[in-house]
Amino acid sequence: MGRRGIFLGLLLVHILVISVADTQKENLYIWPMPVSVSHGQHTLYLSNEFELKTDGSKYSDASGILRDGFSSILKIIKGDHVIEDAPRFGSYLVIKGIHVVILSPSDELQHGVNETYRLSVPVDGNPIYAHVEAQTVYGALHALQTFSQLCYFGFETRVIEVPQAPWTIFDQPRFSYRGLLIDTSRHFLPLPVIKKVIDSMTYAKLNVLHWHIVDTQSFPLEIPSYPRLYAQRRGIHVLAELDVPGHAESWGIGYPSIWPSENCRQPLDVSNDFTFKLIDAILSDFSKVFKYRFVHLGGDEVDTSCWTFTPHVSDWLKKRGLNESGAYQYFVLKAQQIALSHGYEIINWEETFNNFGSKLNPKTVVHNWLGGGVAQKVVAAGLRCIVSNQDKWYLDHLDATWEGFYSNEPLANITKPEEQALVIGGEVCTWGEHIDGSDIEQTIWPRAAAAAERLWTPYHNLAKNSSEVTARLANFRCLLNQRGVAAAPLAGPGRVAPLE
Ligand code: CP6
Repeated sequence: MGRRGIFLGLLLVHILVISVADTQKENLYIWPMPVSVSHGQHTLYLSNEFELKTDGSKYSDASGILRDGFSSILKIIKGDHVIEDAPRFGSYLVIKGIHVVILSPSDELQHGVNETYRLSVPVDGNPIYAHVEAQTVYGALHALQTFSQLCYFGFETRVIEVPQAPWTIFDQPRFSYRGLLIDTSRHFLPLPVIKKVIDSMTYAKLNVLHWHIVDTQSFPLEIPSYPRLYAQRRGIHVLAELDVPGHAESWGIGYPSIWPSENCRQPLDVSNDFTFKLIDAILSDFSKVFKYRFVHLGGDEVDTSCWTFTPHVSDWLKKRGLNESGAYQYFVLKAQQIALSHGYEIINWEETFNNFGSKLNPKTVVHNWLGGGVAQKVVAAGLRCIVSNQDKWYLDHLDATWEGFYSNEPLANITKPEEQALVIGGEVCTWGEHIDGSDIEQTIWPRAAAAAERLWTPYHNLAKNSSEVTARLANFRCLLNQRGVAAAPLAGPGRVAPLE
């Protein structure tokens, strides 16, 4: 190649770089997509003294939730880049800070808390401030997350840039329950890993960590030693699960009398008062630590056969005139009463509804996981529902694709508005049989983000064909990587060839 060839080659590279940069600026790279977005064509530059201003707020931030949220987004915006002291331009627009006005004084985090926000980034003002208005501090945290996605490190200017200003964004979630399940029974998850999962959830505006704490394999629960407020500070509800009467074999390691017998270790002994005394004690401790309105009482995959094979349990059943299925119902309803007495509403896996739906307490939320469209039946019966169907939203199924996660519609075949309102949301599940702290991040991300948009963004804004969002999701996945989250490539989980 002669000199001219090298020159043309360099020119071509230059044109390619410019066109990639231009495409980036032409498109909206926000995930999940807000309710409404409008923008312009100016670039703003973040001041090195970029600050949080809160005057006019009714919220005092005594707990520091907003200050924490602000400093963590500043940290992720800056990443590891070396930022110059000031933009080296003749004329530029500097954005001095973000002014956050919160209308509610309370920082109570409860199901259905108002998560609405307005975010604007104007190009005028002296100095220029971004502006956030939110009913609650949790809406304001979402606004800060969205703002962080408008920021890019300028490799030429060496400062943080906000292209495409002015911005005007209005946003609120489609569903109030946007969950992610983790399972600490099958494999140990170190506390720093759980905290990192919580932080990464906030990037995608997921808001419920469903903690499947104990199961057959282990009982890693020592409640008072867990930090109480970390997830609340991030706007994440913690839904604790106590799965009974199945999936509970490990309880009997410490208290063998709640096993029907040595040979029959689960379901827990329905005939033993101590079983319910223990459930009561655990839920009493839960109620001091887990302040979410709901507790999850499991109730899935209960094989009751050994209740009839175990003489003292079978005698008890006979005395009460119960068959196995009646005893299963008795157990679940009794556990529900205990939870109610501690001030909780209840979530149960769908088998409880499939077996004795009309008997469930009206405060029950039925958690779908099998296929078969149970949500339709649940809401027709007037109960609330959470959707997690295993063929679409199980993250530990590595053959489930992100397109499948994106296209799973919680309101499929539910048309009446009053029934639609009973579907409070959905949840993606990371069951822990084959996953631990070493690979949980790439198992969750980026596929959980596809579900997060389905649960956040209004139906009419969702892509009808997932290929329309591939580039934007790939961008969000890069953002996770930049923030230290080991999100897999889009061609990762879900694209794994089956073992021969
Ligand atoms: N553990 C518990 C599990 C599962 C359930 N409950 C489960 C079952 C089947 C599949 C995936 C997960 N591992 N406690 C069912 C809700 Cl495919």
